[in-house]
Amino acid sequence: MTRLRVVHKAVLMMILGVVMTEPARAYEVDLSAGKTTVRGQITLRGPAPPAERVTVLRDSAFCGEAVTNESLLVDRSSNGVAVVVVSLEGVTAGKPLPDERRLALENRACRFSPRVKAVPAGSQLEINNADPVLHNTHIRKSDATFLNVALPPGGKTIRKPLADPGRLDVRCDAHRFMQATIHVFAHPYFAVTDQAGKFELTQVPPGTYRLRVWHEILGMQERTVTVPAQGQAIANMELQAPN
Ligand SMILES: [Cu+2]
Repeated sequence: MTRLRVVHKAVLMMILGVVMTEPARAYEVDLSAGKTTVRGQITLRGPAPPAERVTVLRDSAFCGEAVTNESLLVDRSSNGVAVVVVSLEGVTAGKPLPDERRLALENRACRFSPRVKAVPAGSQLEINNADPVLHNTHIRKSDATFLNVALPPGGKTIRKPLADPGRLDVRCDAHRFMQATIHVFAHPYFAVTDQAGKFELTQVPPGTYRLRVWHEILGMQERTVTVPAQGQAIANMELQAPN
């Protein structure tokens, strides 16, 4: 190996070492940090496909012969996409996390309710079954099982702390059409879009961040947003309709 290559390799290892050992900066509360509101609308590019009907293979006497897939909800007048999870990534200090630290996930009418939810880290997940049929709640994080519990009719509430940030995929193994997603954030700059696809993030400190949006079937996408010291920043995004 030439001397130059050795030097290059040493420099590369140094750079890798710095990148790999640098810890993710933990979020800190700084009440004076942010005054700006970031708002926007997430819309669908292209026509919304018709809602799919899924045949029920088990417990159809209670669940029905078929259920409507409710994963893509588009506002007809504005093309706004509902229940998109929006977050601002890269804010290191700002307002406190929301006080609400409880997420009730109900099995009701052969659906998970809510279907999509974003909560602060440290929230308590409480799962129950309101139906007269057996469900189970199988939660995976990055394909590894996070929780897998049977929920017999009239059974007790299952509790599980959501300590770490990340995305949890929730399924019922008895009814494959039952699906939910829980997003856990270690900072307070997250929202779920309303029926018109609109969102609002308040008390954002000035800076340039990544606005990340996630939808159950439209996937994840990011854009940059620059936030001024006061007033507001508009951050709209279009998501491509499925073929
Ligand atoms: Cu079920």
